[in-house]
Amino acid sequence: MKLYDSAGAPNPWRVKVFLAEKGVAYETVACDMSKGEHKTPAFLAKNPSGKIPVLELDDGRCLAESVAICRYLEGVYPAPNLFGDDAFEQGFIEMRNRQIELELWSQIGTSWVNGPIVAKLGRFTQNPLAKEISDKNVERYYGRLDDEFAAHVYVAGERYSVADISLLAAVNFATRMVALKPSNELKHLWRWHSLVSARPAVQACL
Ligand SMILES: N[C@@H](CCC(=O)N[C@@H](CS)C(=O)NCC(=O)O)C(=O)O
Repeated sequence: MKLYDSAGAPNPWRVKVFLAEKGVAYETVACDMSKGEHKTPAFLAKNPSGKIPVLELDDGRCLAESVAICRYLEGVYPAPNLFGDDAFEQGFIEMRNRQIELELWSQIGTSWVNGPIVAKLGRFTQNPLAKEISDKNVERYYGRLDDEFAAHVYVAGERYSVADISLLAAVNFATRMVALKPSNELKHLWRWHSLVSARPAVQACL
């Protein structure tokens, strides 16, 4: 199978860490977003949303959306389990992952598209007020995470899951590309960050 990827892109990175956790071999196809390779008719036939990652199976079928791809991989390669064992754990991990995506990733995304790197591309109308608000929302969310990590080891309680991969990708992208590094005072958040960053699968994707 092939993964359509682009260096530094945080969503494909989530899938790469997931694949590394599963120990699955795959081929990478570099997609140059600066040249619009993700918007060509050939690419849109693979993912009409024109976004990466896309996982293309050997029979040509394609999946987009990072978590949908990871769910597929979990089904085909069940070990190690990253989406939960029993029904409650599956629901809980899904809940935590959705909160990270809907409440944190969305705000980092708003700060990113209204920030200096995207502004230079000149493709989007900039909204500084939206960025000011989303920056504050990200910082507030980091504070919430710090409180949660004071009580729990991982995003979804006491076990590592896909939700940790989603959060790690978000924090690393926000730190490196959006100037939204969590404050050094957030000790519990940084304790979690060190713990998950040390995983061999994460190290292999850095
Ligand atoms: N919800 C999607 C988001 C995918 C996404 O936004 N990918 C970015 C790269 S990290 C992209 O392709 N951006 C180009 C664009 O939106 O045109 C997922 O989880 O995979």
